[in-house]
Amino acid sequence: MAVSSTVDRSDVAATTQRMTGGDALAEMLIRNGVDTLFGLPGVQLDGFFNALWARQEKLRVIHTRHEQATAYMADGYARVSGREGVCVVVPGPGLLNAAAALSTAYACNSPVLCVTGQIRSDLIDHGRGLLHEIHDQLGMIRHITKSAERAMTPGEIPGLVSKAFAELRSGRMRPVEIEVPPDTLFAEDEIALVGPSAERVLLNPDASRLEKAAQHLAGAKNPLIYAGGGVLRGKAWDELVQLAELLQAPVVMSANGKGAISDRHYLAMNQVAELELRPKADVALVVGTRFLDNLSQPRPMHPETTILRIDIDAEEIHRDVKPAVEMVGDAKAGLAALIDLLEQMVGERPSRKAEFEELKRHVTERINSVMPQAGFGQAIRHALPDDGVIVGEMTQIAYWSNFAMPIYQPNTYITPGYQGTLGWGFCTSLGVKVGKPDSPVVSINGDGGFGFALNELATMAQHEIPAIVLVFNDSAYGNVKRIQQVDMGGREIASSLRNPDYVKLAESFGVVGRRTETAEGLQTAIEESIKANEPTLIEIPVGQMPNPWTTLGLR
Ligand SMILES: Cc1ncc(C[n+]2csc(CCOP(=O)(O)OP(=O)(O)O)c2C)c(N)n1
Ligand SMILES: [Mg+2]
Repeated sequence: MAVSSTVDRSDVAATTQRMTGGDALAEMLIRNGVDTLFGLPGVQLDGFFNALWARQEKLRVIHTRHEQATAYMADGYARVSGREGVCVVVPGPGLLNAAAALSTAYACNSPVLCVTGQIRSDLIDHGRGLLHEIHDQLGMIRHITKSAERAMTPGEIPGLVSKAFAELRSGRMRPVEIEVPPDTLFAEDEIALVGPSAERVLLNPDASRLEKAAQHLAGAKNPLIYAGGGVLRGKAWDELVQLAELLQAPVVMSANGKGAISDRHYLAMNQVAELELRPKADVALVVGTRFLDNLSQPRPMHPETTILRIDIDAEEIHRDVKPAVEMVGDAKAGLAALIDLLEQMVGERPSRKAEFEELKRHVTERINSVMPQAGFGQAIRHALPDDGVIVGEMTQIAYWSNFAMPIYQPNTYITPGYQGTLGWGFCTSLGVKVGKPDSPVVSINGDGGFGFALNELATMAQHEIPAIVLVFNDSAYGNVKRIQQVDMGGREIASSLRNPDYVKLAESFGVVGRRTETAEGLQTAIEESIKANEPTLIEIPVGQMPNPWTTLGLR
């Protein structure tokens, strides 16, 4: 197959050149700033991988052992790099394998582009049973993406890619799928490439609503701010701190919003402190969060509390409760506008530092009494520098971390959001490390969740990705087992696990294996692993742990 290598990236004007569909696809990704993608090849993608082969200098391809990892890695990459994450999978089973990851990216508003193969263009949806055929692939994937479109000719590919990036860079960020049949990837034509899609343009909330919200905030005695993942996705952390200081308003962060304001700040609050702050709040400013409680119920606010909301999604903003003021727009634009207005309206307020530091002190004491979770959690935190990234999972230490782990910088605590996707953590942490190679990355896994993806130890070794993978081994789907014991009258079923020797397992893949049983041992092992900077697995054998939510009155 002849591969065109005549396209120059510096030439971003629309020029017509003869090339294959695969070339056009690769060139359009490069023009949109993509230099790394996560993929797993197959016959329907040969025309594309052929084009990638010719562009290895410009576009790094990281291949995995299962499609779930391509999309999880793209998600992790996107969350820390501030760029789009791109994965490439074959149609049918390949895309279905990636679907749990795409649904997680959807839940977490992560800009992931999934490039998918198709069957031959003339037989799509004929039901003949071609390799990897599924009926209405676009319709299937549209349920868990922001948009999904197909190009049927090489000439349609530049427009397809441009539109995909325009979606990824506007409104609420969510994954986007594009697909191209194999004959289209191989077909040659005179193709007009186009320049990159525009960077995000901030959407300003309506001025009169901002004015109204500012008046509520200026008159509030006990303003409270709720910040979610939207503050991080919208890069609005500086404005958040400025507004919070101006109002002397504490900021409660959701698990997805952790890092929006440093936990070292006296105004940074977790979900346990929220229980004490909520009843006293006269005005609550809710920014970029679904605003649900720990049971995914509408947060039970005091009826007298005036609720003001900023959200990029006009549907989200009044899903459960109608706020007094709805401000649809970017968090950054909304917060900046409120600062401008409030600087005129409120003078210097007396600092509430002492009051809030006292609250934080006793809350921290309570959450640190949840053992052994707090001991291990603190060991991880102490071993990591402020820019180190912690990737949680559905496991005991991560449940504790979701509300209790101190986080000091934006985008350094990564969660699977409301999907609660077991198997997400290890793969995602590999993408995080690729996206932020100069910071240590620690992935917190249980033995159950890690088992979903342990084949990716091969990816970690082959692509030399020096993440640090913790496996807390209680020989159980521990959370399930505890529920069966405590709430189901001891009817234990399908929750015990017989596991491999994790140290030997890691070593057999060419990954460093360590084992430690104590919090002190874990801190030392992480510190040594950061110094060594090698792909590393640390097994921590543990026993059953207490329920952190009931212990703290969160559920
Ligand atoms: C994809 C998926 N399948 C099943 C579950 C249900 N689930 C939630 S927690 C859990 C057990 C997790 O076990 P492990 O990873 O070992 O963590 P532990 O609770 O033992 O710390 C299961 C099966 C899930 N969250 N996601
Ligand atoms: Mg377990």
